[in-house]
Amino acid sequence: MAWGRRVVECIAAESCATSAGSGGESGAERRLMMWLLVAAALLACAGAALIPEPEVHIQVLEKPFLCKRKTRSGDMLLVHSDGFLQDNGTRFYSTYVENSGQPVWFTLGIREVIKGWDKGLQDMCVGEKRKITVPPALAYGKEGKGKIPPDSTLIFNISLMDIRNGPRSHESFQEMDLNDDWKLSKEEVRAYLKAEFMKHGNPVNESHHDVLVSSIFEKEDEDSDGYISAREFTYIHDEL
Ligand SMILES: *[C@@H]1O[C@H](CO)[C@@H](O)[C@H](O)[C@H]1NC(C)=O
Ligand SMILES: *[C@@H]1O[C@H](CO)[C@@H](O)[C@H](O)[C@H]1NC(C)=O
Ligand SMILES: *[C@@H]1O[C@H](CO)[C@@H](O)[C@H](O)[C@H]1NC(C)=O
Ligand SMILES: [Ca+2]
Ligand SMILES: [Ca+2]
Repeated sequence: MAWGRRVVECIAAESCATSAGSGGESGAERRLMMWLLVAAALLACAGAALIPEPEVHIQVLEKPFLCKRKTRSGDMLLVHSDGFLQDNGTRFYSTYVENSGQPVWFTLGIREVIKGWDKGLQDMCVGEKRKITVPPALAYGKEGKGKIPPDSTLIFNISLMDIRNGPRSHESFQEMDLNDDWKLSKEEVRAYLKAEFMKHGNPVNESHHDVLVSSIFEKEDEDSDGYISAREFTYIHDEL
């Protein structure tokens, strides 16, 4: 929609320029002109909405028999990966070659890697292999990068070797969950904030903490039951 809005702004600026320049036009004519421009802008908006969101195509090549835990945003993933240009099949990247053969760690869902990886490596098990096809909009876009020409669709095959809790997963949750009931009360969050503030030498201001705690619960306590569950805590709200 941002694109549509920009069109509306351009058109509005243009109509200002034309109405300023042409004193001879009648008010009715100008109004008709205005309506046509508004209609054009609305059509442009509708057109933008019809363009489908770019998607990653995921093909699961191998799935392990046992899967204790699946990947989700905030996790750290250890992967081996080969990347190919869809156009001519050239391999432009391989952990087997470039990282002295070592798999690489990255955090899922925080744009540490291309969007296509953040989207295409969710719900994956250790030992799983996937082939993902990533459109340019979710990779290196119109500019390209290094060996990747502009507007390239990329194909990766990826093996997930390991998963670790990221900074925003179990460890800090457990640290905050003083009574181990797998949910965070307001008191627990307040206690954690106080401890964090004191650790950094900030004086503790009770009313300030109350404000902070309410705003945290407003955002994180999705089902409004007064507790932040493990699921609510781990889920990252920003769209990828
Ligand atoms: C990707 O596919 C090629 C060819 O099938 C294979 O040799 C390679 O090991 C695969 N890489 C990963 C990371 O699974
Ligand atoms: C494939 O395309 C890339 C980028 O356009 C180019 O650099 C490379 O030489 C091509 N490889 C082959 C085998 O055509
Ligand atoms: C404590 O925090 C409240 C709310 O943020 C603020 O209005 C107030 O000025 C703060 N008091 C002190 C002493 O810092
Ligand atoms: Ca608790
Ligand atoms: Ca809740």
